[in-house]
Amino acid sequence: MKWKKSHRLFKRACELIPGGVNSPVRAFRAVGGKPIFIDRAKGSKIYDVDGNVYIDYVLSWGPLILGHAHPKVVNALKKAIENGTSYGAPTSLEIKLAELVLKAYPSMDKIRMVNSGTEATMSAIRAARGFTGRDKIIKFEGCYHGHADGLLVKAGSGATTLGVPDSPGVPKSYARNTVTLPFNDIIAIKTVIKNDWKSIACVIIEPVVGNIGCVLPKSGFLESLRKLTKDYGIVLIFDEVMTGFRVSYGGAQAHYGIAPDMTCLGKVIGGGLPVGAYGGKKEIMSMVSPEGPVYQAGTLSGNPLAMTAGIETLKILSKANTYKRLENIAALLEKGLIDAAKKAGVKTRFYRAGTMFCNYFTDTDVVDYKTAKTSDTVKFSKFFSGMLRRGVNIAPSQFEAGFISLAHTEKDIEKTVRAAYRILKEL
Ligand code: KE4
Repeated sequence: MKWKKSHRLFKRACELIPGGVNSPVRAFRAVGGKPIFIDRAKGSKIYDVDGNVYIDYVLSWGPLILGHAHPKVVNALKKAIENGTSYGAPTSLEIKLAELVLKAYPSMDKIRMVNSGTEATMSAIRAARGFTGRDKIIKFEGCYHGHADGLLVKAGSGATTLGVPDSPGVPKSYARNTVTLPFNDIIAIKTVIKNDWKSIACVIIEPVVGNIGCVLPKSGFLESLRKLTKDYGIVLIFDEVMTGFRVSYGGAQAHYGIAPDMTCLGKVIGGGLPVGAYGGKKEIMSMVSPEGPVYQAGTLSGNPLAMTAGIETLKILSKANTYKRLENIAALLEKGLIDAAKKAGVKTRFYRAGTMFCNYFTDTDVVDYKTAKTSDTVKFSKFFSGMLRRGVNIAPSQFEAGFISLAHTEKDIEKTVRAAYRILKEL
């Protein structure tokens, strides 16, 4: 693989943009080397500026569940753009996307479109605080809910990867209202809530944690959390920015049968364009401006292009057998990678929820932030580099999830597993 053009572009980018990237994890800091610059993408493949092609399991960190440049999405966007890009006024497209999402997430009565997952979670928390009149929030170690100040406390994703779970620039006063507990530890959360429920507005959780890799809830954990928060009038927010329409069409809440008070979405519902959303019970959402006093706004919220991409994506996802096909491909990859590691004699733990997954280089069951960190990141880096050289693009960090799309084929999986085995046996 030659990466001359990528390296030249990266050098120039570093003169203009912090770390040469517009989002930290893209800089390959966790795996060493320099990032590849992408020229285009189609289906399950991405093509870099040096003409190399890769099977893509990053899929823009989740949104491209149909695969890149799906013809129906591209054609719909081509038509939509002829009508302009944004009006700053309501359109019927926002109603259409809201209807599709609310039908798939019956726990929500109303929904507000925003432009990112960060906006969705920070706004949901503000609405929960406005609704309860309480200030504190509970989050879980390793969960990442975007980069709003009060949430960068033992955050996952880039914050974990960069080993700076508590970011500078966040005033102590903000962090003081954020309680961070271990994921899957119901005793810890019971203790905190019993002692301090009068000041706790909400619990925000990734029902499947996609920002320390892929960590599944222990059986009964989400159910206990639901009961506890209901008993104490605490708003339960499911951050399904990553799990939404990915763990199943109805997200993790449908998969595990839990109805949160609020849900945050993003990624898939924008079909690759910037969309986030938050919603919930009408008594909470009626607090949101202009219906209620909790202020939240956005210049490009609900813009017609992003709505169009989201609508087309969900229309295709809602077709019968879509998730059966996604499940078959994902299960094929899971089996292949587990067998390859076993054959190569490398200790790994593979976890998957629908079409999001993670392969940890550890011999410890991964159930939370602490156990995820037992993974051998040096081995992971070698695995990452070997896969990239063999034309397979996985997340450039052990603490990120991988994703499958409708465009991935059995042939892609075979090539991926063959490459993985070759690298694993050299580790
Ligand atoms: P954005 O603001 O990046 O759209 O969404 C923030 C967010 C919120 N909640 C969850 C569960 C998320 O996974 C994210 C963002 N995910 C990361 C990937 N781990 C985005 C990739 C990046 O930061 O570049």
